[in-house]
Amino acid sequence: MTSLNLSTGLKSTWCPGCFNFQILTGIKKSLLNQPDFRKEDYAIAAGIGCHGKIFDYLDLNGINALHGRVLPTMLGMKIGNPNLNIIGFSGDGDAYAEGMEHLIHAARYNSDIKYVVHNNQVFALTVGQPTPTTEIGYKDKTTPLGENIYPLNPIKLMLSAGASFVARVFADINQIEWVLSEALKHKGFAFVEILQPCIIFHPAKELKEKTYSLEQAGHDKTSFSDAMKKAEEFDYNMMMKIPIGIFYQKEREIFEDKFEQLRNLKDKKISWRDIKR
Ligand SMILES: Cc1ncc(C[n+]2csc(CCOP(=O)(O)OP(=O)(O)O)c2C)c(N)n1
Repeated sequence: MTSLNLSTGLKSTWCPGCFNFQILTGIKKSLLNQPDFRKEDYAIAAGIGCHGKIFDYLDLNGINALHGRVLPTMLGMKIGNPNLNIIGFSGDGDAYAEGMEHLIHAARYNSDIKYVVHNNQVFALTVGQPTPTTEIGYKDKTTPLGENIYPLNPIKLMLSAGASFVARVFADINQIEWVLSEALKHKGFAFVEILQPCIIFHPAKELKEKTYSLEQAGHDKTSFSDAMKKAEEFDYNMMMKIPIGIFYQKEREIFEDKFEQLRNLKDKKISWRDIKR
């Protein structure tokens, strides 16, 4: 652990008690525990929404992207400097509605970037409209008769699209610290979904108690068919058992290794400091 704390010192505008505080703390702990951690080796991108404010509170370089455009921003950053560890943050609206097309192709490309989705099952910053993972029956001012469109299962989608690391955790500091460390060790695109109650618009009080650990259940994360079966256990409606942990992990050639120019940049170990000189 270094003496850094990765805090920007800015006053938080998240609601008191918001699970984004847990996410921020878990991310910071995980980063600070990386061997030989240096701020200049990391960069972040974030979307627009409550999740996106993490950009203001996590003291790392990066880009606060447009709504739904975190992944292409991350890919651009990685191409610009493939030696950087790039971590991106989206909400479920940002990732699965506005940014959906980018998500599918990011899984296919397998760039060595880490993508964290804060899934509170609503568009929270714009006061609680349903997103593609909202459960049937959810009511808000825009949907007074209740959501009646079946939710998307992002874990199944990521597996089908070819993601080489697919994980889901609850918004708990220790789980987040662990999963980000595993994602950072993985060479390739890591998809990490965090199930997060929104204490104002989607409290989902029963969410945490329905989770169980894939690792403790003896799940084989190298088996694609087992991962798919486990992914089907929870369909984002609220009445089911929810497996959490790493569903699938299998390394394959990364995007950056397919291009000579990017391989050269990596081999020369160019950093921003070198470019300034
Ligand atoms: C292109 C575009 N569309 C819509 C908006 C309005 N908008 C701002 S925040 C937000 C909701 C974000 O929801 P989500 O991504 O789930 O993040 P959360 O607030 O739940 O963390 C929306 C729709 C916008 N800023 N830009």
